[in-house]
Amino acid sequence: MRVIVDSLEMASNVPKASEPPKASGLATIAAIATPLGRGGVGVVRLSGARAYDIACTLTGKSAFTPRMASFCRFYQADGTVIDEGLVLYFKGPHSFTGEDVIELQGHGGMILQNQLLARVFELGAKQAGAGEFSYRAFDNDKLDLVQAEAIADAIDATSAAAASSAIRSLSGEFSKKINQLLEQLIHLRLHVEAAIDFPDEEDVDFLSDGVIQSKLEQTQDKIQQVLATAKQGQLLRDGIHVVLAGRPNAGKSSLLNRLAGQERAIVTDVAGTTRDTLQETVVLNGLTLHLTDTAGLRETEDTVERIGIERARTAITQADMLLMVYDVTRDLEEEDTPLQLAEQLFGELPEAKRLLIIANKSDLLSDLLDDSSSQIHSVSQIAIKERGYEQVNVSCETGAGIDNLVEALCAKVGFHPPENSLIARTRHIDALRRTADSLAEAHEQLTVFQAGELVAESLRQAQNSLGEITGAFSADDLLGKIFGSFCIGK
Ligand SMILES: Nc1nc2c(ncn2[C@@H]2O[C@H](COP(=O)(O)OP(=O)(O)OP(=O)(O)O)[C@@H](O)[C@H]2O)c(=O)[nH]1
Ligand SMILES: [Mg+2]
Repeated sequence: MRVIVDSLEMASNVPKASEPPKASGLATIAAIATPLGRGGVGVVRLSGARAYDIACTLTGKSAFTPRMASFCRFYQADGTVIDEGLVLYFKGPHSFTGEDVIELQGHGGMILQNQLLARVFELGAKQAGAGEFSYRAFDNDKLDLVQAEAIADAIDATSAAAASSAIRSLSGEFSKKINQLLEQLIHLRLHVEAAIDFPDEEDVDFLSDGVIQSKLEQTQDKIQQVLATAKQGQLLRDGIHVVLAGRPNAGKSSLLNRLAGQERAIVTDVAGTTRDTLQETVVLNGLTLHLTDTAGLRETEDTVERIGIERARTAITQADMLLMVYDVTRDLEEEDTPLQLAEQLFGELPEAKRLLIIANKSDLLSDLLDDSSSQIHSVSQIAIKERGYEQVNVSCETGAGIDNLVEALCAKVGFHPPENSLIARTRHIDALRRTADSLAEAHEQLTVFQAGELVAESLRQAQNSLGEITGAFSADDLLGKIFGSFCIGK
C-alpha cells in the first residue's frame, strides 16, 4: 500500500465531488469500525454509492486512487479541521461489501471519531446496523453465510484455536466441504430423477441396481464426517457450561480458583462461604469452559443462603456438565458413596455424560489409609465405573489431579479438535442433522420400498437443509437473526 501525501490538496478544503452520484437503491452506510475508546487509530467505514463523494467533500480532495492510502485532513462544513489521517478507497465490486468502500483512519478517540461520523452523516451517509457491512457482502456474493458467520466468530473467539478455526472457515474451507456435498447430492438427485423418468430402460431397473444405493451411502458417510468436524467446531466456538456443585466446604470455590489460575472466589473453612453464583471463563487444553461456582447445597434457614442455593439449582439444570465436588475425607467417614451423595444433592442421578465426580482433598487421604475408608473408596469406585460414571481424585490444595480432571472433561464432551478444525455453530449442526435424517429416509424408501418419488422428495429436502448452511436456501428471518448478532461496523 502506498501513502500519497498531497500537501496541495490538503491545503484546499473546498468541498468538491469528483463523480456524479451513482444510482443505487441502497443507502450509503457508515459506522465506527474500531472499538470506541482511547487508541492510536480509529476507523470510520463507509459503504455505498455515495461513499466516494462523501470522502471527497470531507477531505476537499478531487479524487482518490483505489487501494492507495491518501493522507488527508477531515473538515467540518465551515472548514475547521476535525482530524487528519488516511483515506483508503476500495472501488466496488473489488471491496469487502462489493460496493464502493471508504475507510477513514483517524485518531482513536471517542470525541474525534464521533465528530467524524456525525460529519459523514451530515454528508448523506446513514448509520449502519449491526452486521450490515457483512450482510451487503453476503448479498453481493462476496461471502456466503458460513464465511460471514466466521467473521463474527473470529472477532468473538475466546481461544487461539477458535480464532484460527474461524479464519479457516472465513477463507472458505468449511463452505468448500458443504459445496462438495451439495454437488454430490445434486448428482444423486439427477440419477434418481432419471431412474423415475426412464423406468426399466434397456431392462435395467436403475432404482434397484445398487448404483444409487451406493452413491447414497457414500453421501451419508460424508455427512457424518462433516457432522463430526462441525461438532468439534461448535465446541471450539461455544465451549461448555460447567457448574461446580456439592456440599458446603467441599472445595468448589477452591476448584474454581485452581482452574482459573487466580484467587477469583472467596475460600474459607466456614461452611456456606459462597452465597451467590460466580462465573469465570477459562480456556484449558483448547476448550473454553464457562465455569459457575455455586453455593453449597444444604438445608438452611438463612434467607440469603437459600436464595443462593436456589440459584445453584437453576445453574445445575442449565449446565452442560456438572462437577460434583465432594470432600473425600468427610464423605468416606460418613460411609457415603459418591453416587448416593450425587443423588441426594441433585434429587436424582444426572446422566453419566453430564456428571463428573470430583473427590477433592486427596492430599488428606494418606492419613486415612490405615482405616476402613480405603475399602469403602474402592467399593464405591467399582460402582461408579459399572454405572458409567467417572470419578477424578484431585487436591485443590496441591494441584494434584487437576490435569486429569481437564482431560476427563474434554473426553466426556468428546472434544479432540483435529489439527485443521473449522468453526461451526449449532445452526450448522442442526442443518447437517436434518440433512442426515432426510438421507436416512431416502435410504429406507429406496431399499425397503423402491419408492422412487419418495426417494426424490427426501433428497430434495436433504439438499434444502444442507443449502441453509451456506445460505443457498436461507429464509429472511434466519438472515436477520444471523447478521443481527454482529457488531456495528462489521
Ligand atoms: N487440605 C485440603 N483442603 C482444601 C482443599 N480444597 C479446599 N480445601 C479447604 O476446604 C475449605 C473449604 O473450601 P472452599 O473452596 O471454600 O469450599 P466450598 O465448597 O466453596 O464451600 P462453600 O462456599 O461454603 O459451599 C477451605 O478451608 C479450603 O482451604 C484440598 O484439596 N485439600
Ligand atoms: Mg464456595
